[in-house]
Amino acid sequence: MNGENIFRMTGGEAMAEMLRIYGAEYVFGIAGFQLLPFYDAIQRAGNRRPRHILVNDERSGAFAADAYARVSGKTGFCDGTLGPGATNLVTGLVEASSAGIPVVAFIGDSNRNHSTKNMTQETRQAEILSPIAKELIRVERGPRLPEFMRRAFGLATSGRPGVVVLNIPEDIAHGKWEFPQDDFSIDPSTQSIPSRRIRPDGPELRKAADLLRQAKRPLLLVGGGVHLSGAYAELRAFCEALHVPMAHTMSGKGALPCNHPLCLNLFGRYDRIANEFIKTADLLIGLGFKFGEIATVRYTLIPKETPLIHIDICAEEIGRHQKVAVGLWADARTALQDLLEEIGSDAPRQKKMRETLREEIQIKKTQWREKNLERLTSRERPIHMARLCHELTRAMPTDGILLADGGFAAHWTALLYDAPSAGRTFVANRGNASIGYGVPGGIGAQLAAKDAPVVAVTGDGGFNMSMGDLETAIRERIPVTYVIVNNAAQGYVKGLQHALFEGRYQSSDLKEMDYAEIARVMGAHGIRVEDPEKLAPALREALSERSRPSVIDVVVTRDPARMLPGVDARTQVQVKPGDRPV
Ligand SMILES: Cc1ncc(C[n+]2csc(CCOP(=O)(O)OP(=O)(O)O)c2C)c(N)n1
Ligand SMILES: [Mg+2]
Repeated sequence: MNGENIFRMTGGEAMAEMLRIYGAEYVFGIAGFQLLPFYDAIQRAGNRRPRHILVNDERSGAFAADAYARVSGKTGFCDGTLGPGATNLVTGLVEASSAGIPVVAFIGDSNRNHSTKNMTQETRQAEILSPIAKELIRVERGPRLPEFMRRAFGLATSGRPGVVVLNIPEDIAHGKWEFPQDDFSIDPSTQSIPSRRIRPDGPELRKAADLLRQAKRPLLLVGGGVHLSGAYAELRAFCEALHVPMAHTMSGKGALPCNHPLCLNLFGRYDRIANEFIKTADLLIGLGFKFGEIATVRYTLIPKETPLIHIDICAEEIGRHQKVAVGLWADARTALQDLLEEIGSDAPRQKKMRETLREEIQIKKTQWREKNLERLTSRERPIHMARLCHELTRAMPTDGILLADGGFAAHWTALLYDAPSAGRTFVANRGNASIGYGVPGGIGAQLAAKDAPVVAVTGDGGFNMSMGDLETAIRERIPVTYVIVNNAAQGYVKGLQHALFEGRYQSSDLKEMDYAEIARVMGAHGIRVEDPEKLAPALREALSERSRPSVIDVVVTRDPARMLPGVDARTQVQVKPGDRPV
């Protein structure tokens, strides 16, 4: 072989080089022996592209990679060592997998000269992680590392994005190999999502356009697929050209700014006005939406007789458990473009026909606001969750991103917080809804958002789970603002025990803690808020702190009768009058 065209390096160095070429900014993880040559290569490259960020739990590393990917639209990276490092990744990777987020995870495996001989930490990690991943690639040949890395980038960002795991034995990472120089290349289309787009089938598209032509009360039901496709401008153009309103799932929030006249906000388990419009619609269009439990109120909300168009990048999701009149297998952006084009010159007629629908929406929105103003501006103590959401809306600049953890934080903010602009301005881990996403998610989102502020709202239970990674945010000087919804409880559990088990609270109370004090001792900026009037100045103060994280510890209601944001279909209990913010 011609020596000039050959690189000789370790497997770990080849991994770092491929990430550099790909343009990876961050890798989140914890080392062990197996991947140390990879860490060393990053160190010797000056910790630039990629920068390695040490976390305090590999699960946090996967969550941070997931949130980074959501906000940047690029692949997130994380790593874990043999055995416990790899298995700790599971929960974080399940989130990315279920939500369609491009994440590539590197796991070190045992040295193949000794594997299966009870090596320390050795685990059947490939079998454990395989069901989570789009593909788990076992790297058995050192010189194939560039090829496998390219494959991982492609798989993670194509079709429905997702998780790829590279399982790298110790002897591959530490061994020196020869690589043809031109093998260090990547496909630029895989540097962000979606790597490729598909268009809907012509005859099906015409059927969909025919249904729309006749519909007086159509309604778009938008899920997280709109974010994955980056279909914001096309969605707005479609809604405005045809006067088609839209409502969103928790994951779809931010598809349009929440105050857009055609945005009916959240639908599903909790809603403002959207569920009523679903029931009276004469055509429903599901767009990048999985028809899951919460959004469909345990499969009861979507009327069976209403014609349904389902647009999804994943053909297998179409008609999974609901009858569709037309299924369009397509990227959300191209589907909206093509559908609008197919409607063509009929658009102005449709728009005019639906003028009264638009007016009706305005009236209902105004009525909702009037009815809820008291809660949104409530002065009660402990602080009302609606007031907190309202203050978050008021404090957030148009480029601000709100991230919500799996407990009440996500449900209340999805319902009552107003995303100021279209985009990933609201991030919630609804793929798997684990608690403990808030702290690491805030790190990943803030790194991706760069100068735009990120506010991560988390319950005290969720914060307790990931508190170790506040140290990460402090060490890395990440200026994220954490808002802790402090109800001294695993509130969602306590609220359900109140509604269903006559207040027999088992394992749902937490110790009352002052998280602001804890944050200050750790080195973050800490503010405790007990007076709702102090929320606005606290948020202002935190958002202007740009050299370290801030923790705002908000003392919210402790009354389990008032914890749920609304009626929960599982309980079939009508929360007492006055308890319901909608
Ligand atoms: C890892 C994990 N364990 C358990 C649950 C079930 N769960 C959902 S909400 C919740 C309570 C969370 O308490 P906290 O974070 O304080 O939020 P709150 O509901 O009190 O606002 C629990 C345990 C979960 N979603 N994820
Ligand atoms: Mg709580």
